[in-house]
Amino acid sequence: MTEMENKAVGYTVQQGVATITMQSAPVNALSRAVRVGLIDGIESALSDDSVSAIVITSSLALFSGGADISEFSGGDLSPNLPEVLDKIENATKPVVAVLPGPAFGGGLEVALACHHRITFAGNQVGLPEVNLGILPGAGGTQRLPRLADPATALTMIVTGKPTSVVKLSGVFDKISDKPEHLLEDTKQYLGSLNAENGIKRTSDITLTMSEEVQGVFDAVSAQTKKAARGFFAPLKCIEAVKGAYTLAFSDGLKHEGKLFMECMNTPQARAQQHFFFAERAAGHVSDFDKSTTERSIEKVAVIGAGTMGGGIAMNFANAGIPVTMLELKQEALDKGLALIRKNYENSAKKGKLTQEQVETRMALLSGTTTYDDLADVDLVIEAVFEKMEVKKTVFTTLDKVCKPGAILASNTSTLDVNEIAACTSRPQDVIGLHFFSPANVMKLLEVVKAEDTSADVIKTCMKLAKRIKKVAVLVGVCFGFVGNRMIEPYGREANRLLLEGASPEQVDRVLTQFGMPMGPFTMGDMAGLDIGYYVRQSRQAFISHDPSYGAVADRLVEKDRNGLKTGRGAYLYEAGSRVPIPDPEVLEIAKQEAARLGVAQRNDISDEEILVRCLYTLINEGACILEEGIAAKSSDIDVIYVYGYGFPVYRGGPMQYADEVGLGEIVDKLSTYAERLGDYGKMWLQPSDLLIKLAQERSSFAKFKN
Ligand code: T1G
Repeated sequence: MTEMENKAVGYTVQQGVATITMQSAPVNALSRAVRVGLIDGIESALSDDSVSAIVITSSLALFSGGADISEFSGGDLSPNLPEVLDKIENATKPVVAVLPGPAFGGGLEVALACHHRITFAGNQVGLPEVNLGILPGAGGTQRLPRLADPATALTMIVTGKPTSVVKLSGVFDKISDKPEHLLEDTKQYLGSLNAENGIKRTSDITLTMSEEVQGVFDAVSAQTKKAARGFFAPLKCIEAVKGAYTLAFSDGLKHEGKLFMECMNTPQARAQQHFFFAERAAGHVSDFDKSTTERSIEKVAVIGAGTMGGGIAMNFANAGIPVTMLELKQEALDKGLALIRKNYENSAKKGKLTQEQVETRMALLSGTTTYDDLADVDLVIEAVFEKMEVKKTVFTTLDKVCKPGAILASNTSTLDVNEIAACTSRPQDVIGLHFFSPANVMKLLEVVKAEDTSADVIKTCMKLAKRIKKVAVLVGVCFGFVGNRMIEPYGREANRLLLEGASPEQVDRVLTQFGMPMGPFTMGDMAGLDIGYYVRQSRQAFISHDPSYGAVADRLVEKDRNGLKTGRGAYLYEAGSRVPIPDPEVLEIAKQEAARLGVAQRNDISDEEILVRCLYTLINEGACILEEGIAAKSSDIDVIYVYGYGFPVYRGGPMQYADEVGLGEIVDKLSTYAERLGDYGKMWLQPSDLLIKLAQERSSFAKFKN
């Protein structure tokens, strides 16, 4: 056996078979070292007369996570991946890809360039490049359609979703029934190869654009235009795959390469690649390290079985963790548990859960009306009414009842976790776990560290988030933490624009055209305008200097126009419909409020003004949050906004978007409108110190370190 010195790729020869093993932790990203190792392995095998067949496999749990994304921002790309795959496909000895685990992106493209592919049932593969704002750039758009059925191939590439290998029988020559049978099945398969069937090049397969295939393209194109509104890459994916049916293989590859570069050089690709790392970086925090212990979380309690409490409890049941729900009244408890069962039954009706999974999860959920039953839980999450007095009562009781070392968490969305912690004898065990509604659906979890929260409690909660399939972002204590603090100026400006003469539909249109899933007025109607009303009532100290603050929204609530739930808010809603209908009465209310407050209405409010006043003030607040250390890095804010507020991932998040626009431009535009809006502008639109400083330094949020 000959060993190669390449650490990223192993090479052995045994009984006439050369095995090239990718062994580059953590995911066999196809870095230069791996690409060189693959080429060296193929060349060694081809020049070794004792070798009759070549296997490419992995020593890790997965085959490969694809091209090394960290190389996209520049690096020595030679030999590039297409060159490596060309070498594999044109080898003069049979090359067999053996997948011991998932293959994604370039990883699957390596397998597609091989002459044969073997894996096991239960494995999955994918071409997720579209999630990075690009497309499979190493032949995936040309080879996969030659092996899989047109609809499956096109859908995999356009959606980026992983697909079970059993749906790809045309791609895999052998699918072992169990992973443990893979080795033996590979040996047998290798033994079946001969001069006739050994070399099987995908590129030799010819496709034609039949009427049926054209129908697939028409259907997927229509679906993509709807589902991927605003995204650039999905439509380029469709174009690239079309080339597999209309061009010769080599021309199809060139066409794919051209479209790949068109995608790569876009703000969307930069944004989505930024976001890929941002999401993972959120888990890298300096508040703990490898030596910090983690507390064992095997039993959880949730206080409050309402919408939030029920959703929170479901996350733990879904992860197989027993949950006790507490409500002081049996009726409320029964209602909460019944709602959870209904949610699970609905998922079962949609085929997302089996009935057995429903029962397993329900069996993990229990209820009680007495705090004494919480004596041995490891974590309690309070999800009661958003009033400090109520929360303090709960935590005072928990402090008496719960065992030493139990973590006491509040699901508060805005209140001071330090104040809550101070009413216990164990502030080091108190933390905020801010779930976003619906709590069993939204991926974001703001983990709110109070001044006294201990490192092991922070680490335990950040790791627990992964167990319950949440993306956790660690934030500090201030009103609204990060997400809700930044959404405040966004909503404030939308309401002020209404007072100044804009319509709800104009404001919403501008923000939805930007890429938000819905505009601020539609969002407010969905959430309920009364929520904002009570927040404003509790924050008079912060807003009383501006009598116009939320004025129109307050009048709407006082007229019982609370939004969708009352059939009217900023818009009208027909019974059973969520479609917002513009209502002239709202403009009349705004006009009357403007007159009462002495605010001049105007009809020259531009789309730019709306975007700057809603979005740039949100970004400005993010700069203050960074400066105060409430968020450790700007990419954390991006993760919060994409996962918590639907900020378009093709913009990368508000801070990435600001870096892309340029902080100087953000400062200039805010200053322009601050000037133009007189006293109001001076109150609310002045660029923050950090924003000005970074702009003057021609720096960026991404480069800012507190
Ligand atoms: N490149 C570089 N680093 C990567 C990486 C990649 N492709 N995939 C993962 N990492 C890092 C990640 O940042 C993290 O680092 C660590 O590995 C563990 O990742 C030509 C151009 C494979 C399903 O889009 O989906 O091929 O935070 O926490 O949960 O057509 O990683 O520890 O420092 O996610 O077990 C296409 C991206 C690339 C797949 C594993 N491939 N990766 O999930 O671990 S473009 C992808 C994933 C391409 C070709 C094109 C997942 C995973 P750190 P992790 P995981």
